[in-house]
Amino acid sequence: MTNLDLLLESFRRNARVTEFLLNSMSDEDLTFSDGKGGMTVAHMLSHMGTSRGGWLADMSPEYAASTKALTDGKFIWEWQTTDRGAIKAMFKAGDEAAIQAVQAHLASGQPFADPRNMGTYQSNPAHFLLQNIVHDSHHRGQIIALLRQNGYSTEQLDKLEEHCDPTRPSIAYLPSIHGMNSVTSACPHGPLFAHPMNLKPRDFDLRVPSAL
Ligand code: NI
Repeated sequence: MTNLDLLLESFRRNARVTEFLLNSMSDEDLTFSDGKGGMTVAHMLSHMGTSRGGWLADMSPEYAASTKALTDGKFIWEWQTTDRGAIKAMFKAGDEAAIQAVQAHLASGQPFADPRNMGTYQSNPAHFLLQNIVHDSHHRGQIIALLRQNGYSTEQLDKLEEHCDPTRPSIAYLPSIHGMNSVTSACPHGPLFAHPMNLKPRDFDLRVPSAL
């Protein structure tokens, strides 16, 4: 497997979904937490942004420089901010560094360094991009849960989910990418139906039907 195009495109769509989510939230939303010691929304976004440079610092240190330069001298994994401009800058620098590092290691045939014996994508450096998509998705889900816990309505959550669909033209810029029919459907759960994840417990029935 050597053609990176689809993975790179998926990685960039993933970035646009995160940016859409960040742009959709108010400054107050960024302060939400679970009240039990978990990360705030802003801390979680900071952590997502630094995860690129954090791993690159071990795996391919020369590509971590652009993200480390944004931390004001802090250890990159400890960096966090409530400044959404700074969060966006960290994502942008991290995404570019990740792409460049993966392309360089694929071109040279050198695997990523693995100084802590963590199994850093030894089968293919491109899996680092996949891992970031998975990691971002995990934390976006946690952010949605925090928004719900802190008062977002079902309608607000459905709207967010609808517009976070990575195949929507607003996220994917389909006309220029595919040069074909750009009409795409939103998530099949919305906007007509509330997504099961967003419903209050009383809104749906978890009992096993007696017929089964
Ligand atoms: Ni994480």
